[in-house]
Amino acid sequence: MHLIIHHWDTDGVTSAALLVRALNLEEFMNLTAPIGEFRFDGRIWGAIERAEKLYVLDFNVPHEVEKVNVPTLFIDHHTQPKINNPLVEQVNPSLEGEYCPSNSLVLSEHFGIWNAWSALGAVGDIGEKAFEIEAVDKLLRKANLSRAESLRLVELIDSNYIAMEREAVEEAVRVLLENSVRDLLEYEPWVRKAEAIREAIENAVSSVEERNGFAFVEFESPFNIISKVARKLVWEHGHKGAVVVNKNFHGKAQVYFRISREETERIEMGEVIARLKELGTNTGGKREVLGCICERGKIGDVLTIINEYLG
Ligand SMILES: [Mn+2]
Repeated sequence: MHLIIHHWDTDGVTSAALLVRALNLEEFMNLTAPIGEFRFDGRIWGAIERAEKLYVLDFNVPHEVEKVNVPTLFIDHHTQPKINNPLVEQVNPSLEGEYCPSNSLVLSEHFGIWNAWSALGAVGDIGEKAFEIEAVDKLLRKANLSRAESLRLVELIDSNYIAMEREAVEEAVRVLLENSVRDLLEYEPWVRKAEAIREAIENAVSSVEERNGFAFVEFESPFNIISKVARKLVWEHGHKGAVVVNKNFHGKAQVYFRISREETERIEMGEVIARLKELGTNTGGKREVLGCICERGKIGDVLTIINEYLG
């Protein structure tokens, strides 16, 4: 059995479909990881045991790939170490210091297969910046897809992982293989999912309270929309920053804190991240954002710390 493990986003899904076409695979199995977790779980390891050939696409898990015991083709574009496992062929332009915006483009280059999926992977990973890439622009024209339609297709394909539906992500590869990209624009299960996600984002944004230039939003949703809500509040609504809380994300709490470029002069995000980690939360981020997952009972402690930095 040929087994494909791919990232859950549009770049991962299009890469899997491209691989199936490139190799003309009649029978294959494709799996994605538990959404949000960069690891192989028991379900994936079980499938690897039965696989004669493994493909890992756009999924940055070098530590897992080092452990596999079947011939593997590992195609990626993320920065990662060279794999030592002799069973693994690693294709990744970043090993030579080359930047590549999407895995779909790496895979297309490797196999010489170019179509709308190659372009959609790039639109998925870097958004409108992908339209500046000549190859992407050309492929979209050839497929008779406008820029707006390509962004919409990404929204539809990504709706599966934003809704945290692992099996729907996996099914998406078959859906791509069995439908033209134009028909996907009307693919009912995705259209409905994307609509529900849009509504959840708008509901959250509309419940905003403002204090001292900062936006505060609390909501409950099974959708992983917290970063999109914060981005909207800061980038589109012009707040100095946003504190967003999803009080019930599959039984846990999610807290997201984003600040504007100017506020990074005043707020040392690295320090906030370190203090939240001390609380025993799972927190990460960079200069402008932090994301935190914690027990629901810890929301108060997390917000107390963030509040200290708002001035
Ligand atoms: Mn990617």
